Amino acid sequence: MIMKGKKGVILGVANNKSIAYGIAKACAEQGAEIAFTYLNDSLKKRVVPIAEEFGSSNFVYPCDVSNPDEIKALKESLEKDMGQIDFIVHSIAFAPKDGLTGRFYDIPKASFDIAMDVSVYSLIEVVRELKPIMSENASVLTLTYYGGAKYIPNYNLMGVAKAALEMTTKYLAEDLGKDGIRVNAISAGPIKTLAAAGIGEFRFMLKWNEAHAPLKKNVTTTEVGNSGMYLLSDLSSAVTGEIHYVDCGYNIMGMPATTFDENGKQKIAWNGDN
Ligand code: 0WD
Repeated sequence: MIMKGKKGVILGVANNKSIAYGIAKACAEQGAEIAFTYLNDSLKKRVVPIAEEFGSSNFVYPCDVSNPDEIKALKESLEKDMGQIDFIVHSIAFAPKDGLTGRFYDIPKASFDIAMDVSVYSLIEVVRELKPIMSENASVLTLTYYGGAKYIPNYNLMGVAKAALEMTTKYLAEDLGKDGIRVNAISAGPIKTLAAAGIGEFRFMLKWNEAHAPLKKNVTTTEVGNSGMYLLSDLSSAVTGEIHYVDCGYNIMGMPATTFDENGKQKIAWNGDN
């Protein structure tokens, strides 16, 4: 039981398809005690049964990260109910629709500000507010995507937010290292979740990744969950500031691999059909 005796909070479970759900499952299976947050009342209905599944019905709290008072209230509740915590999972992102469609240079400033606030600044704010109740050797994990490192069609504003999130991970890791706290990010391959539904042509992205990733498949929330559990556990005690790809190897590809047809002639593998 790798996580036995560890307590933590997971922000960003929307339903049982969420990446955060996969992380919660892996941590609970290894003995962790987990608190959950929900964004609003309609998501509360989904999160409460999930908390029950993991024996956490007494540890479910509201937290819209765009509201600083809710983050402060979360700290008070966690302190009262759990005392110290050993890990935080930040699995939250949001961009208004006009940041994920159309011409990149048309992105309105108001949408830019919302995406940066909810998807990036919230990591800094959550860590700062919860720091007084974080144990020595605590671990923080956030979720990013390859669209923050390279151009991905339609990812637009979220790509810029993920780039900022990845650097935030590194600067936080340096700053909190002196307190013994580690901060890492997982860059997950595409997974069909609620958040993913907002990205245009997502089904094509899934097909493309499956066809071109070295492992020739798409990653699952269980697989991201297992890697997340490792980064939250003491197994990764010397790992911080890392952007860890859990994407079936897709990110190493500079160009789609070529294949050979039945006559030994080289052809370019450009979609899921070949
Ligand atoms: O392909 C994917 N699904 C990938 C997702 C690949 C790589 C990374 N990610 C990232 C996402 O960008 C996000 O940071 O993983 C994280 C989790 O996303 P998810 O599991 O794919 O999506 P989902 O199950 O929808 O969880 C994200 C949740 C929100 O769900 P909705 O669908 O309601 O937007 O983030 C939460 C909310 O529960 N959220 C907030 N929580 C608190 N305060 C807020 C907010 N203001 N806004 C969104």
